[in-house]
Amino acid sequence: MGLTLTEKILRNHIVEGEPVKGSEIGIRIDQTLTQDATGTMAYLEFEAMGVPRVKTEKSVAYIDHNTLQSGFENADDHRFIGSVCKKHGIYFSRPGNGICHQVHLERFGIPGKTLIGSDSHTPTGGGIGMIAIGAGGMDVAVAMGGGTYYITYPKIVKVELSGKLSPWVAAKDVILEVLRIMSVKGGVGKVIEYCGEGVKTLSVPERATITNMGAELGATTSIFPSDETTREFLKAQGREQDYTELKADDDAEYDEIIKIDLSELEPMAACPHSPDNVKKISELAGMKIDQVCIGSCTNSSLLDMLKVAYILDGKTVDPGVSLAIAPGSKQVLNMIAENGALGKMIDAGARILESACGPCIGMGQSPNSGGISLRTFNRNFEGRSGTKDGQIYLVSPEVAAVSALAGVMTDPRTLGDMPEFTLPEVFTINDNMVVPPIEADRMDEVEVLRGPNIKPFPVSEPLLDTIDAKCGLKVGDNITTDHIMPAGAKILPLRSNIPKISEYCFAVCDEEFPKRALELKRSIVVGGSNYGQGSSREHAALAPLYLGVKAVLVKSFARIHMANLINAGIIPMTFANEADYDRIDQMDDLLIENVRAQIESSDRLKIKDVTKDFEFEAKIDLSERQRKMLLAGGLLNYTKNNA
Ligand code: MIC
Ligand code: SF4
Repeated sequence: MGLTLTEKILRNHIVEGEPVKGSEIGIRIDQTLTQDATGTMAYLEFEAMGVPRVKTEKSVAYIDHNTLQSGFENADDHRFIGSVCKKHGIYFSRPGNGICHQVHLERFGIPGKTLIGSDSHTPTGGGIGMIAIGAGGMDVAVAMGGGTYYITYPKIVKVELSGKLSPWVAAKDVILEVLRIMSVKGGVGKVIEYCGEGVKTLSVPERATITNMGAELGATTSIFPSDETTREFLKAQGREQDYTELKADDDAEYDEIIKIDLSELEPMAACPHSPDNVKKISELAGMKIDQVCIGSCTNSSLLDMLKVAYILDGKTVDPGVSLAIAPGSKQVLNMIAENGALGKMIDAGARILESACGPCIGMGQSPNSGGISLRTFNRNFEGRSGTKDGQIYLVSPEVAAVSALAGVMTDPRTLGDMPEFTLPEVFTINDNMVVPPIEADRMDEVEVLRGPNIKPFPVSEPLLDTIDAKCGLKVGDNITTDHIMPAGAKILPLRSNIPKISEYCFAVCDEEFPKRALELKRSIVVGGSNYGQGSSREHAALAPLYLGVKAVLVKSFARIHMANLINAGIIPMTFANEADYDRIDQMDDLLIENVRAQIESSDRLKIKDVTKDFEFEAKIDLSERQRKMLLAGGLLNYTKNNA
């Protein structure tokens, strides 16, 4: 039996475990990336491990999230990251150079390699045939130190593409269709592999849009084959030597097959407040809009910008709409400046933003109260834009641009004929904003610069033998890490200060939670299904740890967040019988006895609801390694014990 592309790359990198679906494997990591909002913590953790130089083939630190410097905090973090990188062997992409995933795809990604990044959209690299996975900062720190990265050997979903996209239908519509079919939890434990004749019709940036937003499926990652199109892209980036042809065997077997005829797709939107709440633009057309934002790691490539400029050319943005555009990288911005596309955008009235995440993470450009905002981004979780009642629709750049002109949601197919948009044979290449590290024998010359906002991170105690704690918070289904640890311009500067950022933990659900949790000293959070979906931010585990959360009991978990909880030493438990969820109320007293022995020897934990006087069971679906990690009180303690 032949192998899928995913299996081929994974088998090339396995260092522990067997390639058996559902079991834990350890893989060797070739490349890592970090961004600044998770990076400070990741590099503090790396320093704590005491490894002098990174052991990966290439590690890159990007500054792209916290670029609004409304106080000293972000600038201090940037300086800290820059100095750590220089000392320890990491390439440093300076602010202004662009969004991590866009730049990594352009300049560093290599087909067939493994990449982990402290950002959930790291799967963008799957657009050129990498196994690129989002992870918590601590996992990235371990990988930088040469340590193994662990995942569940995934099920593999084949998405077979046929046909060709119709004019004005975009790659965004392909991933929105996959989200409509699979939902935001449909990808958990799976890798999405794109195959079929339709693949050839998609350029690398289009493939990257699709793999990027595969994060919203909850998937481990998504991947396209590496083919002639990949070779041409890498050649145009002056990196033809990085190309290898990679594809699945013809007789590869898949766990699930989804067929999509590209020619049948229409422009679509993910409606508030979930990326899988997908409707056709034809159903939404005519809805008045207040704002349009174009950019983010999903849709900020040169190709996207060329399409937008073409649509805006010679027109004016509707008086009722604010249009903001953030080209994804310095390369993209430079090229649209050179070829006149930027001028067309400016002429039409677009507000040009720096090449960074910006509005996607609530760093400015929050919409007006109740405002309807069309965004080419990947997440539309409630409150994420910075406006609590903002209504965010996720759309393609084509829909965004044409709607910005019309003032209402508009189907871009009304534009009529579409010219052919092609990528250049040669991109404008200038890596002058990537600072290489100092030579290993001179690392002592570099002083690491720490600002006053950088506080030590909390480390868990070894696991208690009895947990008697109240249910400090009860929440529902699909809780995102944006609920658990909100981002935005006000809170993001606190990413290197866990005590301070913890004051906002669960602010979207219950502003009183941090105070209550500290008063309770120990607590358990109870939640529904797909708990912790979205971002990779380990702050969504470190803040609860700081606030005394000992365990999280839910119907099901999202992958990265569950790993982050274990790394932090918080027990992730799922209801053995989901009906028990309804029997527990916030502030019930919960008792788990002999926790250590139960975790060592069983897949179940017996829990007593003392308030209501009933017993029930929770599942703990953990590998041996994860059990040991919990007993030790998290990954750092575990690593120290083993060293
Ligand atoms: C996001 O898109 O939610 C972020 C901000 O990029 C996060 C990382 C973070 O919270 O710093 C992610 O996707 O992992
Ligand atoms: Fe940045 Fe948004 Fe991409 Fe996250 S999803 S990396 S915030 S652009």
